[in-house]
Amino acid sequence: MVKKTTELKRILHSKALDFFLEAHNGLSAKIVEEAGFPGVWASGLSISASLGVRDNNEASWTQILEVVEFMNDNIKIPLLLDGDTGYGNFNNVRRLVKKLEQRDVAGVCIEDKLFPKQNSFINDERQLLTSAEEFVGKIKAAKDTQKDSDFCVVARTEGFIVDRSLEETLERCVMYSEAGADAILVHSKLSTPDQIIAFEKKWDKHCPIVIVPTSYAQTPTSVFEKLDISLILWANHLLRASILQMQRTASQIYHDHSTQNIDNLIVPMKEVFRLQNVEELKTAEEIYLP
Ligand code: SPV
Ligand code: MG
Repeated sequence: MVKKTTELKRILHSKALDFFLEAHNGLSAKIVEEAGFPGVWASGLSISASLGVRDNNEASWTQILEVVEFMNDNIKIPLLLDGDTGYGNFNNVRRLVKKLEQRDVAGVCIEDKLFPKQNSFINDERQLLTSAEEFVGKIKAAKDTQKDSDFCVVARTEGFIVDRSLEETLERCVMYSEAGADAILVHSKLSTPDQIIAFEKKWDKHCPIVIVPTSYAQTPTSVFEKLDISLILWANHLLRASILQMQRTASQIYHDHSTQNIDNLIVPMKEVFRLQNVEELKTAEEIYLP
C-alpha cells in the first residue's frame, strides 16, 4: 500500500491538474473520499467554523490536531493540513510536523502571515506578512524535522492578499522553493485569476503550484489546466453546503413543529450507519464477543 505522504508527493508532481476538496471533521473527510477526490484539504476556516470559532487561531493547535486525527483515521487518501502560520515561530512548526507525522498526516501548508492569522477574505489592516527570511526559517525547520522524506511542506504566500507586488511575491516564492518547499500555494482574493496567471507566466521553478479558486470560482478549470497548475483546493464548499442544509432543516422543523416535511432535506438513518461502518463492528462482534 502506497504511503499517504508518497501519494501526496506524487499528486503534487504529476503533470495532471488534481483537485482536493475541503473537509472539517471525520464525516466530511469520508464524504470527500467517497466522492472520488484523491485528497482532503483540512481547511483552517472550515474546522474553526465547525467548532463555532473564528479563523483567527481561536482553536488551539492541539484542538486542530485532534480534529485532524479523526479526519485522517477515517480516510485512505492523503490529507493536507492547513497549518495556518505554523501556530507560532519555527519551533512551533517543528513540533507541529513531529505530531503530524506521528498521526500519518501526509503534509502541511504554512503561510507567510503573522500569528494569530486572519482569514484572507476578511478585509482589514491586520493582514500582516512576516518577513521572507523568518518564513524561510519555518520551511527549513519543517523540512529538517520530518522523518519521512515524502512528507510534504506546502509554502503559501499571502503576498497578493496584502497587495504586495508581483515581483515581491515571486521573489518570496523563489526563496520558499529554494528553502525546500514541496509546493507553493499562491492565494488571491480577486474575482478574476489575473494575479495567478501573471505569477504563473513568470514562475520558472520546478516547484509545483497550488491555488484556491474561491473568489475567482467562475473561471473555467481549463484555464488552470493550460497554466500548468498542479493542484486546486476547493477550500470551503462542504462547510457552506452543510450550513445551508442545516439552516433549511432547522427552520422547517421549527416552523412546522414537526419533522414530517423534511425527508427531502435529510438522509435516512441507514446512511448514517453506513458512513460509520456499523457493519464492520457487527462482524467483529461475531468474532470477538462471547
Ligand atoms: C482555508 O481553507 O482555511 C484557507 C483558504 O486557508 S482561505 O479561507 O481561502 O484562506
Ligand atoms: Mg486557512
